[in-house]
Amino acid sequence: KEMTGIQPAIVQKAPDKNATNSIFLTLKTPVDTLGEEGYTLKVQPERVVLAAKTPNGLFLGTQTIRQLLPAQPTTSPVTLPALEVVDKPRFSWRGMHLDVARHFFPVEFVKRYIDYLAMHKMNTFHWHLTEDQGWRIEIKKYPKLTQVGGWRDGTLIGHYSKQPHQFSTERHGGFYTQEQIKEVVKYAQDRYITVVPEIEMPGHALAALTAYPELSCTGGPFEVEKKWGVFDDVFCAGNEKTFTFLEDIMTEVMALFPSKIVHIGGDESPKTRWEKCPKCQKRIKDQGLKDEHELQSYFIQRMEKFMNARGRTIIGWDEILEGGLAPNAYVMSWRGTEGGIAAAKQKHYVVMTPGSHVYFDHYQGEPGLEPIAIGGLTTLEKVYSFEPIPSVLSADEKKYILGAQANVWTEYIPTTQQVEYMIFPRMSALSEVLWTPVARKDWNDFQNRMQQQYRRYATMGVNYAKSTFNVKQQIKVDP
Ligand code: NAG
Repeated sequence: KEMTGIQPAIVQKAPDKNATNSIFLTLKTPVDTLGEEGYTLKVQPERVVLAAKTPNGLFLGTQTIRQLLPAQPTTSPVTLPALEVVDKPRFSWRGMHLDVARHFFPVEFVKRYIDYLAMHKMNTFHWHLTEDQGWRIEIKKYPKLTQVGGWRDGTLIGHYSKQPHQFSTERHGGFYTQEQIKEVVKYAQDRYITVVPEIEMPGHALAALTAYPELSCTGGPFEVEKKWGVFDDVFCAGNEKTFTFLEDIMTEVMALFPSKIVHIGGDESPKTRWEKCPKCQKRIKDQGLKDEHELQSYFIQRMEKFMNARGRTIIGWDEILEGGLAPNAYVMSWRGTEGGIAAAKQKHYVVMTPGSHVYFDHYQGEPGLEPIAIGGLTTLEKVYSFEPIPSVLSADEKKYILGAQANVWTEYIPTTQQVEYMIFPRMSALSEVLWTPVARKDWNDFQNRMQQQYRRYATMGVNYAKSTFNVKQQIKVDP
C-alpha cells in the first residue's frame, strides 16, 4: 500500500550510476564504525542512495525509507525530504517476546508479528512455546506433548483475583508442526530476525506432565491447566528419564532453530515437590548439594552442558541465578533489574526485560477504562523512559547488557487483535529505547512523531490503543 505510485525496478548488474529518480541499495562499508547493522542514507534531488556493509544493514535502512514514505496511500507523486542519515543501533538484542501457550495464535499471525518487529528495526523474536496451559511445538519423539499437552478443556473466565473461579468449557489449544516452525524461522531469517525458542523447565511444565506424568515427582495424574499462576508440579530433578526426555526435545528444537541462543525458562519453579520427593532428595545427597535451590542449579547446569556441547548457549529467567549460575548462561532479568545487575557483575550476558517498564501485558491506559489486563500500569511514557543499562554497573560490566525486549504474556490476551492492542503503540517507544543513543531521545519530539506513526498503523489495519495518553487526565485522548 505504501508503495503506491512507485514502480520498483531491481537492477542487479552494471547499474547506471547516474540514473535519476531511483533508489540505490549499495553494499559497501560506508563508515567504518557502523558495524554489521548500520547504514547511511542520502536523499538527494537526483536519487536516493542507501549504503551498508551487509544486506542486514540495507534491510534496516529500507525500514527508514519506508518511514519517509507517506503514511497513507496516495496516487500523487511521492516526494521524499532531502536528508543524510548515518545510523546504527544502540543495542544488539532488540526483541519482542510472544506467549503462544496461554493463548494459541495461528502461524499467519506469528508471521505478521515478525513483520511488526522488522518495521521497528528489531532483530530478536522470543517465542514462548511451552507452559502449564499448553505445549505448542510438535516433537516427533513425544507425540503426546501436542496430542494431549496441546489442548485444555476450558479457560478461566475473568480476572484471576475474582473468586470463585469460573471456567468456560470450550476446548482451547493448537500447536505448530515442525514444517510450520521451519516456515516461521525462514520468514524471520528473510527479515534478519533471529527466533529464540523457549522450552520451559523445570517449572511451568504442567502441559508436558499431563502428557508424561511419570516425569513428575508424584506421578500425577494432571490436567492441562485452565487457570493462571504458579503450580507445584514440576519436572522431577531426581529422575534420569527427565533429562533424557528434555535432551531429546532439545535435539529436535536445535534442528529447527539455528539460533545460537536457546531459552530454557527457569522462572517460578516451586520446590515443594522436590522437598518431599525421595529421588530428588537422593540427588541432593549424591551430588553434595546444599538444598533445592542448588538442585535447580544442577538441573540447569546439566542442560547447559548438553546444549554447550552442541554449540548452543542457554538463556534463562533470572531465577537461574538462585543456587548458582550455570557457567556460560545468559540471564533475562524480569523481576526488576537486580538479577541482570548481579549477572553482569559475574560477567554473564544479560537481556533486560523488567516488569516495571516492558511487560506489555500490563495496562497502558487508565485501568478502569481499558479492556481487562493482568494488572500493573506501563504507560507509553514509562516505556519510552526505560534505560536498559543500570547506572550502578562499571563501564566494563555495562558491556554485558546486550539489550532488552518486551514480554507479551497472554493470560488476558485471547485474540490477535488484543495482542496488537497491547503492543501498539508501546512497541514504537521500545524500538527507540533499543535503537537511539540516549542523547538523541526526546519524549516531546517522540509524541509529535507518533502522530504520523498512528496514521501508519491505521493504514496497516492494526488495532492500536488510542488510550495511552489518557492516564490520570494526561494530555491528548485520541491521537
Ligand atoms: C510472571 C511469569 C509469567 C507470567 C507473567 C505475567 C515471567 C518470567 N514469569 O509471573 O509466566 O505470564 O509474569 O505478567 O514473567
